[in-house]
Amino acid sequence: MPTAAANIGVVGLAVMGSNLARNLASREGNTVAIFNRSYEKTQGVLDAHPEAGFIPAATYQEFADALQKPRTAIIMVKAGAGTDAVIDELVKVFEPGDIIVDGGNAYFPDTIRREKAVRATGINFVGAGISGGEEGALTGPSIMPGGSDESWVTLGPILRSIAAIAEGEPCVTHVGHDGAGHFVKMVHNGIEYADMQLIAEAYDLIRRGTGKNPAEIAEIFAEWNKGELESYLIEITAEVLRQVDASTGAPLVDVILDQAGAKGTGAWTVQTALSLGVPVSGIAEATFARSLSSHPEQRVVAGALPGPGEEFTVPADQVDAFIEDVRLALYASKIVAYSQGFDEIRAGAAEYGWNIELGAISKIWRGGCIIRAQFLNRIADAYAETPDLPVLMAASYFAEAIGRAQAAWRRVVVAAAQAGIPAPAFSSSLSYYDGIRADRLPAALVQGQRDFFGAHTYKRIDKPGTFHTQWSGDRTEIEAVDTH
Ligand code: NBP
Repeated sequence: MPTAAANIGVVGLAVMGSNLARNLASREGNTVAIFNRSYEKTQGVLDAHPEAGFIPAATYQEFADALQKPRTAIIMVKAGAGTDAVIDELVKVFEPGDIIVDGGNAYFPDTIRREKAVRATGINFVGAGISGGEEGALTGPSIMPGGSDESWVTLGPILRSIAAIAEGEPCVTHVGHDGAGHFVKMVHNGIEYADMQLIAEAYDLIRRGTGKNPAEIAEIFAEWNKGELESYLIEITAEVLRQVDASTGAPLVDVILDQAGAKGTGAWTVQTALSLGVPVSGIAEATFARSLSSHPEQRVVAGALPGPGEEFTVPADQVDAFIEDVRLALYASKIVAYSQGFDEIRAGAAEYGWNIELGAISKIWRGGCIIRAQFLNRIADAYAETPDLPVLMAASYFAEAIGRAQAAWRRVVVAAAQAGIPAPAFSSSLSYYDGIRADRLPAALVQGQRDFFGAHTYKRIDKPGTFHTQWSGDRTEIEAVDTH
């Protein structure tokens, strides 16, 4: 039996697992045991990285024997059946008090189920969202762990040692119990969808409105990256737009097929939001925009449908002003997308009984992950000032920013509609903004309609109680039994 020399282990040595294992091994005090279902991968990682001092294991039993107690193992395998298979094996060789961490992209209800099942054995189970892709796994990801307080005692220092650092603080916090970490990671990805779609709409409007080429637009994004929009996504957008295709000499963006893929986390965010009754319209439009793009058979047929007819051209003397309008529209829409995402986290926490500190979440997204941005400091400030803020964008900093941007935002949405340029995330974000701030909504009429066809009843603004109008009778109003 090998001596238990490792303080942490990694199961699954594909790109994410091997990079995370190397990251762990590079930090002072860590000795890392590694295991992969097929041993060739373990051997490959060992051969390629002798400097890491990995302790290889050929079986789950050897892996368990190599770990100091409480044993701590991070699973980085294909989410779904692979995760369940590994958990089943680890539970056989681990003991009560040990800790199993799933660092894959699990759907949070699976994490809730797994945590409950594993907890029954006395072993701790922690679902941890890890963001930052393969580069982040190696150099420092943003980590969103759930699980018990007990496991956090052991796990906290280890995860802090490998996380990205933003402004001196590690990008990891104990998000909440059971599935809270994977829930927050899911919403992170949903916000990422919205942010990417908004940037894509800004690019499209500038390109079609001003005729600037991708390299010129790259310069605009690079400039924007110096101001309030500063973020990883804006930075890489400039890089992508600058790239020239080696085989054709054309801008790379012009030779990439315009059908956006998705791995499902955006859809999960929207499905969950629908169940929770939280309007995440920006994330939903971004997810649908990818779906729309990926139906070439429909797009070919619909290509014959009429548009507005006239070419959209911004007059030369208004180009700079138009670009500034687009920048402001992007900023305002981005505030809406983040506000909606945090609303979903707030609602999820209430539904599942998680004590999630929203300001701490914005801080751990400042480094390592795809949506890292300066802007997240402003979100942290807003929650520090008012921890139970009902709507993030109502915080004074964001209210002021939207106030500054809204005239431009409206002009851009109008221009897009008139020009026949799709801007679903810009326009739905503006509609959300106008909806949430409205003094009175036509929801009153919807309630009337519901009462008419289904006797669903309504409440009145002037007195308590629940009411029904006898639509098919004499149309007098009666007090109804409140079924809600
Ligand atoms: P993959 O998602 O491609 O999974 C491959 C790994 O899963 C291999 O180690 C494979 O072992 C193992 N595996 C499978 Br498949 N079925 C298994 C089973 N039944 N028992 C044991 N092991 C099994 O790896 P990845 O791209 O490195 O991602 C790992 C996790 O990290 C995933 O959940 C992913 O969603 C998540 N993630 C990925 C990224 C990213 O940027 N790629 C970012 C954030 C999170 P084998 O070698 O024996 O086949």
